[in-house]
Amino acid sequence: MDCIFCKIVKGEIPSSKVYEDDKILAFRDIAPQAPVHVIVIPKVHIPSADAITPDNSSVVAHIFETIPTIAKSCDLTNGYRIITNVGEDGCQSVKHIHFHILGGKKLAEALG
Ligand code: DGP
Repeated sequence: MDCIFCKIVKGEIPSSKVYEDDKILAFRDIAPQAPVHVIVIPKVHIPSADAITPDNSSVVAHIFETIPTIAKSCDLTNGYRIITNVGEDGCQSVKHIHFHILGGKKLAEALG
């Protein structure tokens, strides 16, 4: 499968890693939209949040259990935003579920 994030998981594309364990990986976004912009992904390929099922949701729970650790390691002590884009209207460009962690400044309120 030609998935950029699967290639990052396999080490075929380099990334600036901020966290890794056996199930998930977090790395700096290549085109940061805030002073801190980290992408968190499961190592297993799930196309988007629209494909979360009871069979694969435990890794998504693990991501959310780990985000506070990742945020602390990035010095996001004053808050941050978590975003996941889904599909065409959600402007999802990489079809491997991922969660953007954005922070390091006061973010704009507008979401849409
Ligand atoms: P989205 O639009 O939600 O699908 O966001 C995909 C993000 O992935 C986008 O902010 C840019 C980032 N990205 C795409 N390709 C790469 C890559 O090869 N390396 C890194 N570090 N980030 C990437």
